[in-house]
Amino acid sequence: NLGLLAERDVALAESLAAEGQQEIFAAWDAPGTGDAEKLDFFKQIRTLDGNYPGGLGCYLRNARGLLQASAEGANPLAGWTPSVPRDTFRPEVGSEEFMAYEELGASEVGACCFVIPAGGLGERLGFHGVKLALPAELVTPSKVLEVYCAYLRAFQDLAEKKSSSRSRLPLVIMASSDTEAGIRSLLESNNYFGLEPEQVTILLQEKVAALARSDALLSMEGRYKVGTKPHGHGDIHFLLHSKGMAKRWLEEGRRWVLFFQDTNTLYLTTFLCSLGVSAKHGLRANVVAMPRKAKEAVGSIARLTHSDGKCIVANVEYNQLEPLLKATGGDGDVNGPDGFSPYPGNTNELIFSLPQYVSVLEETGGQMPEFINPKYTDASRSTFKSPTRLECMMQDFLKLLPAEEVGVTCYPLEFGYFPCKNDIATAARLAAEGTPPHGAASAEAAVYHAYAELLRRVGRTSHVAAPTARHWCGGPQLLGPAVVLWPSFAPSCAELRRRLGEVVLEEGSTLEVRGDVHLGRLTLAGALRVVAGEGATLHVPQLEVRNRGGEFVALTEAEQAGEAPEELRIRGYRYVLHEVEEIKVSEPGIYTYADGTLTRS
Ligand code: UPG
Repeated sequence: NLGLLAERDVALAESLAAEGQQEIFAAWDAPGTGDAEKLDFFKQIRTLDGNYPGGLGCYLRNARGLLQASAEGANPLAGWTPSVPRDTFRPEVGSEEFMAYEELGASEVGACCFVIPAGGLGERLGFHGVKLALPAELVTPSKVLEVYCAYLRAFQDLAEKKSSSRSRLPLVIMASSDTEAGIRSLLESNNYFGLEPEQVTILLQEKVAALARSDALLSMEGRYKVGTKPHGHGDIHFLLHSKGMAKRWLEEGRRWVLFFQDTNTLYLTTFLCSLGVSAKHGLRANVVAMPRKAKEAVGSIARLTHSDGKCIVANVEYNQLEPLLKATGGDGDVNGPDGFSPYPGNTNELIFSLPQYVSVLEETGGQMPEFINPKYTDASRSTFKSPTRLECMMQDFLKLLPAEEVGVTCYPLEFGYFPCKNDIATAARLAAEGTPPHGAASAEAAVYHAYAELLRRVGRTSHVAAPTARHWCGGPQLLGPAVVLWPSFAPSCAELRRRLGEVVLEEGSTLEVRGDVHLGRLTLAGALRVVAGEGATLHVPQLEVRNRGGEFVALTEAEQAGEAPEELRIRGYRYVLHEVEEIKVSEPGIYTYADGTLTRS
């Protein structure tokens, strides 16, 4: 039924038939009918072919292998024995060791590239915008991407100071057809959040072919269109390879690449230290981890030893950890005496040394280890409830490296991974079960908590009121003083220590500090915003602020039911500012604020 097709399309049809896809063509109309659709079909096949390492044939062969193993009920981790990773680096945030690593990280950061896979929609969250547009917190209220970009600008400034040359750090955002328009408009309508448009690249992640049966028959939507599904965040490696970006960065003399996800701004509060750990210990890969509660829905980092002697350090997904531990003679996924699993949690922050990253891409063509997860109709494991596809994960790059080349850096929970993924009802249920809720309220509280913790650890004899329990319709949440330290004020602990004196924050306070601000002795019971614009330095030797400040107020039922914007409904409250003291300088210069008066020196 092929009719008068171009030679290359005939060849494509033949190669598909050789891969067991004859049935597709058998269903086609006779020549002369549906010819335009047939041409579109081959166009789509060429796209699918070009978007997979090794082409569509390779995809179908890989799928057949994994589908057969799945039908036989094979355990993908058979032969592997897990153990807790050895020699995890645990720099204590704010310590001399931490700051020494940060210092090294600051010397290296000018040679780092930043990559965010952001192709995922917030379906589980009840937010219809792109997740990078979510407010990280309500006080400022900056968007997640805005915070990431503010860190990049602060890192550029640090790099410029170190090298006395202009530094522009490349940022790659991987979008999917679901998120591309939203991310582009977010960047364009916000002037790229102060970055130069040329330093930001959006790479489009394509979907892969959906499969209808265990013999990897393509799943068709009608007679001439192959159904497609997302392939997972592991696509980022193939894209950096196939678009030549990773190689270009290497040719430009860059040395590191950081991968991180789309809703956790805390990654960048400890990043300079993690980069310093990579540089000091010559780590080919460094995966950042955190304490993990047993059964928490985050992957765990484990050392895996195969019966053939091979050893890797990699992520084991939370639903695989328990069966793996039990199958290898352990008690399952249970907490140790400290109340946490001995297996640290994966934050999915990965730092690779660029030369070695590129060499692995060249060896593998960007092909990641893949998995398949068909939902079968019954125990015979022969038919699917809905079409399936191969999937891959960004962190599985670690599986391509020998264990001795992978380091793990673990920070205390306050600096861990607090994504905004779950809707308010799910968050409430998880909180009730004693599991981290991974909702908007917990993500927001984590931001304030991390910055308050920085004040406690880095400032001199600071007193920062302890968090108190609040109850929203998303469940209980510990909430402390709402502290936001912009990266231009606190790009590193060392800078923060240089700029910070003795701070006392009373319960319910709100503090936002931005720019080159030097705070001496501060007592705050209320709300304070201190901002030094670009080129300005502001000294505040002594200040006591007492005002009505701001408060978090639960939404009314009507607001929760639909009257309030989505970004509030996903958390169940709003922030109401009653009174704030604002000290702000915009023009370049050196200023001092004392006794209520601002002077320029
Ligand atoms: N993403 C893509 N393309 C996709 C799917 C996701 O770019 O096809 C992005 C997404 O936008 C986000 C990141 O990838 O930035 C992670 O996706 P998400 O759905 O948020 O992650 P999870 O599936 O919850 O799991 C990841 C890791 C898991 C880890 C967990 C927390 O896969 O190992 O435990 O994050 O660290």
